[in-house]
Amino acid sequence: MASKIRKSVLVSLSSHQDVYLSGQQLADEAGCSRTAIWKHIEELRNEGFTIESRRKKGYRLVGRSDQLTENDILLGLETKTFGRNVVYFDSVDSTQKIAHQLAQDQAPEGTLVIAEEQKTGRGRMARAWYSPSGTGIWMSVLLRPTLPPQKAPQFTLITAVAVVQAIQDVCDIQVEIKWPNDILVNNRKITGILTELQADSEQIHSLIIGIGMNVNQQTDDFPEELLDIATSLSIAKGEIISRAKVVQHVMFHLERYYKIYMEKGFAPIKLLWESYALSIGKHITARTMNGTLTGIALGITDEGVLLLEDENGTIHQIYSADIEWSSKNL
Ligand code: BT5
Repeated sequence: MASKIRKSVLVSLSSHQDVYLSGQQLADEAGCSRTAIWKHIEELRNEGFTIESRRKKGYRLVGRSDQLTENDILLGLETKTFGRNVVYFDSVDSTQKIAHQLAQDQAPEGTLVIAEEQKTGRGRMARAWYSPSGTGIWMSVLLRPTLPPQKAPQFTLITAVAVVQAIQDVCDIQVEIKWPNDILVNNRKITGILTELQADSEQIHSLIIGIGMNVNQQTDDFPEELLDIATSLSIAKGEIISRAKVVQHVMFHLERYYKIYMEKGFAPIKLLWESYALSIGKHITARTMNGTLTGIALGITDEGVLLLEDENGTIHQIYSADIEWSSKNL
């Protein structure tokens, strides 16, 4: 109830940013007492919202800090369900772990788990994902598509397209996708995606899509081992970026593409994905669990599987790998 009132106060204030709203007006809209409004205004200030108060005039929202609390995300969010149920942590082991638990606890589709910091953020194959406090977006989205588990890898590609478009909306910078799960700027990783699932042999029960985005780190903020391979939106754009805005745009595009995919299949997404993909037509080395292959990346199949043609002309289907450009491209 308390958070419902706080949301109502925030919505009223943000839709009248140029004028003062009296405590009584806010109380009427939220359906509570004026004393309660005062308490909620204090809470919102603690969350990082700058709210001016003037005697006899009332309250006015003048700004917000770059935080990722539920209210920061909800204010300005243009989705139906994605990101509407926000589970926020200051610090957490991994948002993936929490989202898996929430999936079992029947949390609704579109639930967003987000944290300021992850202590043990993870990448694919149990690799570590560096997730320091205050500068990045570390989040997991819960989906429940009624599909067979073989379709799960396509969601990494759907998410990549949504992330690219969100970055273009907010930062207007050139980004590229490296199959399957990296978003790069100037050949450095700005975002990694991790798709995990709970399923039986016939059907997906839950998909947990983890998205790690470097947003406001500066070069010195990265540890030594990432200096040459990672970058951030802020480094690329040359200014501080609103993380909440990036989250809102990712949620918006992810919801949109999820709907398109469920209605029309992978074909429309594949076209978009290919238009952003860096690897297609390049000579690459693919390190898979079963060994290393080199050849030309021909494209992806309708299932999102990478096609690689080796020097004997044999075409291999690659389901999971790490990709490197070979020196033959230079
Ligand atoms: C990924 O794995 O790229 C998937 C990363 C997913 C992270 C999100 S954050 C929210 C959610 N909760 C989690 O616990 N995870 C997800 P992979 O392709 O395996 O890449 C991992 C490799 O990227 C590491 O071995 C490092 O080389 C590099 N790396 C680690 N942290 C990085 C960072 N912050 N920025 C760029 N590269 C990084």
